[in-house]
Amino acid sequence: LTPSPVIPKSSAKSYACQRRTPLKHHNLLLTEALELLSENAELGENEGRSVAFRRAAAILKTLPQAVQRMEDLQGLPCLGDHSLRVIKEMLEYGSSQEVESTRHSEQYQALKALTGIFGVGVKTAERWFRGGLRCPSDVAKSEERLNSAQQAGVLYHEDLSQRVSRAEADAIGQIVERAVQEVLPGAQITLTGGFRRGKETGHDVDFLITHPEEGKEEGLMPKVIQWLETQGVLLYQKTTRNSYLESKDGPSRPPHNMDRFERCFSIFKLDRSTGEGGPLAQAPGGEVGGCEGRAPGSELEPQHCSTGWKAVRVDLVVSPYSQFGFALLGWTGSKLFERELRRWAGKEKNMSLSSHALYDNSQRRYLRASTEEEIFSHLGLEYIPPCDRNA
Ligand code: DCP
Ligand code: MG
Repeated sequence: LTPSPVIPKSSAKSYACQRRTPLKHHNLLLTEALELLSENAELGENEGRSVAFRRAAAILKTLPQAVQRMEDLQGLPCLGDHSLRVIKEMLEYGSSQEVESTRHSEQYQALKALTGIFGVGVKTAERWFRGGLRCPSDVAKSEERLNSAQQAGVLYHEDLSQRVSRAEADAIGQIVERAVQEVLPGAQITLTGGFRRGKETGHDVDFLITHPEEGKEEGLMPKVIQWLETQGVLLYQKTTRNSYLESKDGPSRPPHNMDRFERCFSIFKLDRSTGEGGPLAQAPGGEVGGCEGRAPGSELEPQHCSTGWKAVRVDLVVSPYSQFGFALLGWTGSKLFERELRRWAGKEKNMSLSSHALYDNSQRRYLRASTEEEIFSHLGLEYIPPCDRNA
């Protein structure tokens, strides 16, 4: 097949990390349809199918114009029979029966609503679905035992289901900056995740924290959390050793200093009027919003009283300076872009990439890098800036 003239050379590359994928593109109807099928497959724990649909959607995002005919797709990789069938139907009829019946199915809607609760994964959502639960308020009314993350998820669901704006992300950035400077002057924070890729809203706010003097970052997370807690900024937090490497497509050889790497899943209390966090702007111990005293778990009715403040999901990651480039690349996303980088590294370069390090399995050594540019270069890839990693 000869590539159609409208297809740019880079769109013919089969790994998302070889291509530029901007945020705004020309095929939203098609990509939303394919991503819905991807999401449905993920909710049904069919990972292979989910990734196939996501890759198909991603390739359409790289095209310089809207697809109008099937011939426009000639020469494009990543489009399997099933995706092509869906696209064809949409081009002909304006919609796809499979997509619409999935969109309206009780199972898809319920699993999406239930996994939309912070702390609830696919397995739990499925069990609850089989037990007759359909939405967060069913969960709140049920007798289900919830862990502390899920309790917070139900309690703050209304706020957490709203998108976080860039202005809110910046306001949270100021609070985190202040916390970090209080406990470790000279430490640096970087906004990562979707906001670093140029997104205007997100489901959470992601930060990476480091210090230019290697080792200084050790023990930083508990101190930051403690400071935030004394300021009344945190509605929920759980700190873990970063489990990034334990994901099944993580590299086979974790670096030995990975124990220092830490991640905190949290929920911030962001003041709506000032953009400041919680009672920070108030007198110490002051109360905002009139909702104090609602101990998480004491009464699991979803709360609607947070008029003075908004609950916002915030992820904090601490990285040693020597791993900063890898951490920055690993936490900027998108998820598909990350997955494709690791697949490229493994399949094409015999290397293992993580958010800590890059290991060359042929040379049996780690490849050092302090910037994202150097990592792309080690991988034999053209540098793709964050705004073009929206695969
Ligand atoms: N990440 C990853 N694999 C995971 C978790 C995270 O590769 N299992 C990386 C890629 C993500 C980034 O971390 O882009 C942040 O995770 P989010 O879930 O917050 O994703 P985004 O920030 O991209 O999306 P949103 O804007 O919805 O927050
Ligand atoms: Mg995010």
